[in-house]
Amino acid sequence: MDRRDWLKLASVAAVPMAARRAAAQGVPAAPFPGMTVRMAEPRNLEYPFAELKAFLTPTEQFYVRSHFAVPKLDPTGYTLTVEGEVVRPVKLTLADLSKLGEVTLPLTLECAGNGRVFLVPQPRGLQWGLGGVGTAEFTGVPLSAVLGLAGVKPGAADVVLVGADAGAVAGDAPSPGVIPYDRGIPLAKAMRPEVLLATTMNGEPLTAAHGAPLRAVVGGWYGMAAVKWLTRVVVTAKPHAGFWQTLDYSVFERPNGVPTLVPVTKMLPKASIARPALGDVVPANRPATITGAAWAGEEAVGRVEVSVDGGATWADARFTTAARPFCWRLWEAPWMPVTRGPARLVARATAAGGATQPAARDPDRRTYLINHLVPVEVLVK
Ligand SMILES: Nc1nc2c(c(=O)[nH]1)N[C@H]1C(S)=C(S)[C@@H](COP(=O)(O)O)O[C@H]1N2
Ligand SMILES: [Mo]
Repeated sequence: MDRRDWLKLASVAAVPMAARRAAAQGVPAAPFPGMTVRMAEPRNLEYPFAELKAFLTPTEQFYVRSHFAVPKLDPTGYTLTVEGEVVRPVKLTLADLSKLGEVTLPLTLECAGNGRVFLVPQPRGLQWGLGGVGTAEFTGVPLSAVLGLAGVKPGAADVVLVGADAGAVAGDAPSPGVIPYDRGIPLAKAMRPEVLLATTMNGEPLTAAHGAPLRAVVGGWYGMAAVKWLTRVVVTAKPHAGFWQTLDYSVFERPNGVPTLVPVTKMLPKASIARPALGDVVPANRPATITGAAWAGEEAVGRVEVSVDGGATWADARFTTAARPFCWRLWEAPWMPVTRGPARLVARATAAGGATQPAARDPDRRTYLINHLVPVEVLVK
């Protein structure tokens, strides 16, 4: 679909009102068929999870989470600096980067606030339903190669990824004025092969919304570490305590019973039902299929179970795509709906190591890490 087709499409009623309003405000035109606008500006878009069909999410439907306006970056004059606790600080162009050797990996990204709309009482923050998640193939150089070039000094703790976007965050815990989007990851994770500095998504150059010309992707971790519009890599002597992993994107843990804020990191196991969707009418006495996806962050998905009675009894689902590291797996389960009336469908993923989804919400998680069991209510008729 070219820009002209998109503009044509933008004029028809199929495009949500908020999207048309955003287009009218001069937001760069790019197609996002069927997506829900969670915020018009900066534009935040949710994937229509009920449309899940394939392992890879089309880029035009891949959820967008941006805290600030898309920064204007010229790919020709673009450089990435590697600085801080390194032996040789370096400045790299995109051509320099690609010479370090590119790899292609499919990775699942989930926003740490995905599913927030299911929290009771409703907290502040973007009200994601099921679709703050997607899987794409990313091509880029391993962050380890870039760090190798600069030479990390002994004793370094974190690698801070800094984006070119910036703004002031309001609220109860405001930012100290205008700050960039940044995120630190421990050196051990930064050196792993599933951490890439990517220029390509699903075989095409990154789009502006997804971080062009260069973004990080951190396999197995929630999306907040996948810094878009990456311009600086800063190696630090101490663990980074930036805004985006202390006041934001942090949860409480209780070592020795003492509540302690820790940054959000690994994705937790989660299975989501794509179809039937919440509120669907399902014909009685006709074989149905429940379909969805499940992921478990750095671990493999060991098992997906489905319940059609609100969690009283469970049956194993069948995987319909292969296991790939750091990626979701699609699954399906047969269902013969007999009893007319409301039915509560629940899916539950268990990671290979045995960790599974909790039945109840843990308030220590604040408004993140939302993987407690949420039934999908449908009507059998
Ligand atoms: N520079 C920058 N990087 C960012 C963000 C941002 O606001 N600015 N949002 C983060 C969050 S919270 C998520 S979930 C992912 C979303 O990536 P996507 O928009 O490509 O889906 O980007 C991350 N990287
Ligand atoms: Mo996110």
